[in-house]
Amino acid sequence: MNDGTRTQKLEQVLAKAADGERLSKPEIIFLLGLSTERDLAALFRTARELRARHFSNKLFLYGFVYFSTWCRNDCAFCYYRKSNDLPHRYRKTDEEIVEAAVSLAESGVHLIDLTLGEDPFYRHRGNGIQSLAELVGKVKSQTGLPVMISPGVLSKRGLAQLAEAGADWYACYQETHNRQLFKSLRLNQSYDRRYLSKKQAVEQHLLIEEGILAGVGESLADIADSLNSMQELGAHQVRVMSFVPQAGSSMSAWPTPDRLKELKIIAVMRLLFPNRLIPASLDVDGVEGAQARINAGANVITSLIPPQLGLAGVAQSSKGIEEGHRTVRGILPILEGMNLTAATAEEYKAWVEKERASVSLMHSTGELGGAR
Ligand code: SAM
Ligand code: MD0
Ligand code: SF4
Repeated sequence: MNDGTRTQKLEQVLAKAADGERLSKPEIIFLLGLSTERDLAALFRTARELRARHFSNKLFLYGFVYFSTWCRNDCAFCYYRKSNDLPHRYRKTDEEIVEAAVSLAESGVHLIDLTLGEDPFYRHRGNGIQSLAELVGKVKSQTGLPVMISPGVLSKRGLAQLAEAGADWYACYQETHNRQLFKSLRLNQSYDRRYLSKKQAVEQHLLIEEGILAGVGESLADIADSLNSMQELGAHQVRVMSFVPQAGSSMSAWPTPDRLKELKIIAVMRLLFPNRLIPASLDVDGVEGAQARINAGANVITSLIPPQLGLAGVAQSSKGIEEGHRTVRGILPILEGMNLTAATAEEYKAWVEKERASVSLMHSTGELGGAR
């Protein structure tokens, strides 16, 4: 395609997205394949305009508490896979977790993301899930903030217990919607079981976050398929993270992708899901990476971690944590420099409540299920 034809096509596709029309798979692939500075600037500008239309100049801030690094799984990309001897394994007590959550809440975050590996302790047939549910209840009542739980795959009953205990969100990332690729990333795990967990979470009236990894061998068509699955699932928050190679894992020598790929996916997500939440995760490139992701259309800063409590990140297990960079205080100057600001906790709560009410309404009118 010559420059003129491409520019014309780009203008058409961006105008279509700005008008709220659904983009076709070839159009999505076309956007993901853009490479000139001018084309990319136009894509990111449209993404920012759509964000501003739905969220004004306000971003949401998520606190991250990775409270157990024990895991029964062996994901090829993950530092904490069970066969890796290198990570420091810890399981924080409820008191320590609440302390971290309260300190995050005091610092000004809008949500607490309670994350763990598929730790057998919390899956024990006796009272494993019950202890997770109690923890959710404690964090929610002590912080007064919405809570997200990222525990891996759970049973329908387990999801119901967490919802009952006050969880607002269930995060569980498929990583890819190419079954073959999934198999090589999430070794010995069921694609369908993982996907079903998210559908079952919606049935429990939880909000859900779906996500993919960039740079793990996926094609542009695979990314377009993932975006389509996110739509089908009705995900309320959609994320992409660049793969970061991990010492001691089977993908330790696999290269990390050029960040442009993640940025383009963020922008296309904003075009397809203008009123959904899209993270700029500090877990890939630290606070240094925030500005580019926000410029591409992200509207949530995730992976804010309190220093001095011995808590880890995931893709970047230690980057910027002890230095206190991955904090509200570390991120606010960056937002200000971009003429953006943090929303209030009340504004975030209102967003969550509105979305949860609409999930409940869809259930009562039977709009979920069937085609979904
Ligand atoms: N254990 C739970 C699970 O797997 O669903 C929740 C926590 S898991 C550590 C959270 C996510 O971190 C993974 O789903 C994956 O998308 C991301 N992640 C893990 N290792 C990564 C890496 N090396 N690079 C980028 N993202 C990574
Ligand atoms: C993040 N490190 O937000 C966290 C994590 C799990 N729900 C989220 C990957 O980047
Ligand atoms: Fe375990 Fe989650 Fe890491 Fe997979 S991504 S090894 S499930 S902590």
